[in-house]
Amino acid sequence: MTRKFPEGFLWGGATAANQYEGGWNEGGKGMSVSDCAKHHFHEDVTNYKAQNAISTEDLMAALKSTDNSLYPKRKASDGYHRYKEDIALFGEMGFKVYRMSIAWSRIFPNGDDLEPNEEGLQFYDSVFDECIKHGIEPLVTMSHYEPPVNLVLNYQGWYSREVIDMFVRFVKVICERYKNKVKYWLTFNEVDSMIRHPYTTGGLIEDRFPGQNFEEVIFQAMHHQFVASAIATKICHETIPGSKVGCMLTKLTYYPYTCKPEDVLKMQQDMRSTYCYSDTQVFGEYPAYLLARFKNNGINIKMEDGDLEVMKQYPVDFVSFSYYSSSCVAADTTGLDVTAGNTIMALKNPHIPSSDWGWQIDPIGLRISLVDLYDRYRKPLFIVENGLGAHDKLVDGKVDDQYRIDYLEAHFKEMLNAIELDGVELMGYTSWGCIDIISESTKQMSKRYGYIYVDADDYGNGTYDRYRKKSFGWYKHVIETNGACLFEEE
Ligand code: BGP
Repeated sequence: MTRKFPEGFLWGGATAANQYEGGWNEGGKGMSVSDCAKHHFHEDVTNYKAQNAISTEDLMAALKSTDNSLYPKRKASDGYHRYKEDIALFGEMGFKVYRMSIAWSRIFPNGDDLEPNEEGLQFYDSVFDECIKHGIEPLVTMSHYEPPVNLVLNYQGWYSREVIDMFVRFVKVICERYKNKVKYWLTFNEVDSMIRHPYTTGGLIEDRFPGQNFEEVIFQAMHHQFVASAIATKICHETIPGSKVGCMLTKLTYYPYTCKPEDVLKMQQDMRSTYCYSDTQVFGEYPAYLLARFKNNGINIKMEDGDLEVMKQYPVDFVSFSYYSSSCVAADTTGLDVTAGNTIMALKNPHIPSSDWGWQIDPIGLRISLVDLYDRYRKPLFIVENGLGAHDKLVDGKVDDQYRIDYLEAHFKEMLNAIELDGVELMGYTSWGCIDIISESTKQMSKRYGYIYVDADDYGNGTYDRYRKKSFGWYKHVIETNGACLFEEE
């Protein structure tokens, strides 16, 4: 019998408002931290830290700048004006689900506004209506790198306790407004990423915390997001009966560089340093080893009465994550090659290939990740980001991205192995960047992920017309056969 995915498997694609919409100052939207994220094209694209460096001086310059070519996310893929055309293309591929985010600053332009921006609410009403028209279920991320920049300027980003109440106000409004259109929600995209890009995720700039332990600032901000996430889960469940709320983690998968016990221990420690955040949201409490890390590093988190109770009472319903690549770690890295991964730098695995951005291509690593997460949490899983960033070439209106098809096919086969052979419960899969969008780490349009090519360059030049790539028809066939086509020739 031909192998295929379970009935009802939610095939689809993913974007994020800050990387897709553009329309940064339209429809009553306020500026978000991403509108002030300048590209660093002169820096090595694999140097993640340099790509995401920002100071208060940089922020002030961004607030005054009218040169949008320096700030690619201001126009992004122009989804704000072209979403109907794009969702129709998603429908043509047969998407069951479309993961996207609501830009907080489109609803509450400054974050601390008391009343929502009706024009912003109407925009997402229209987006969801378009999805439903095409039989596509929205899966909505409440916070995907889009805090209003006012929270950086007049508060201390997510370090300020009052931001919890502002976010809760935002959540109450969107859950009430879209309760008949959206039942799948994620709270914070890659909540762990606060550690690696505190500005993008939490509106934190180190020079605004002089004399403070910045690691403590980051964990305090993350505590506020954990509390806000639990309250958001409560609001969802109470406002939208049958709603499902997921956490979303950066699934970093590490291998020990050798079988030396020191390398295996390093791998275990590094894996815990990523699991501690999803542990907190799934088990509803800080794991002992994270509390030990706070104590050993002199990190004092200010908690208020009720914080730990609400976190315990409202854990997430499912676990979603991003997976792109795997990496190696070792106790002693002397003389070993380093390569990039999603938001990290790690040792290069000599046994597997790399993308043009150095991210290592490892489909079996996805199966390993699925088994690890399912064994750890025993909750349904959802892959909400996976894909290959590549230099695609538009030639006579066509893009031959056979390399992307090869990447995806290998990963889909391992997903089915995890379901059929390892007993993993996998709700669905949304390809990251189902249409070309701005890269988070490098702010490039040229790091393309989509099944749909957007005719724009890294500086915002181009027609912004859409073109179906070779992978568009392939993915359409995968969805209509529910994956059976992957095994037909075998
Ligand atoms: C994840 C983010 C996405 C997306 C993805 C791909 O960390 O959740 O927003 O950016 O990485 O990474 P990049 O865009 O840097 O290639």
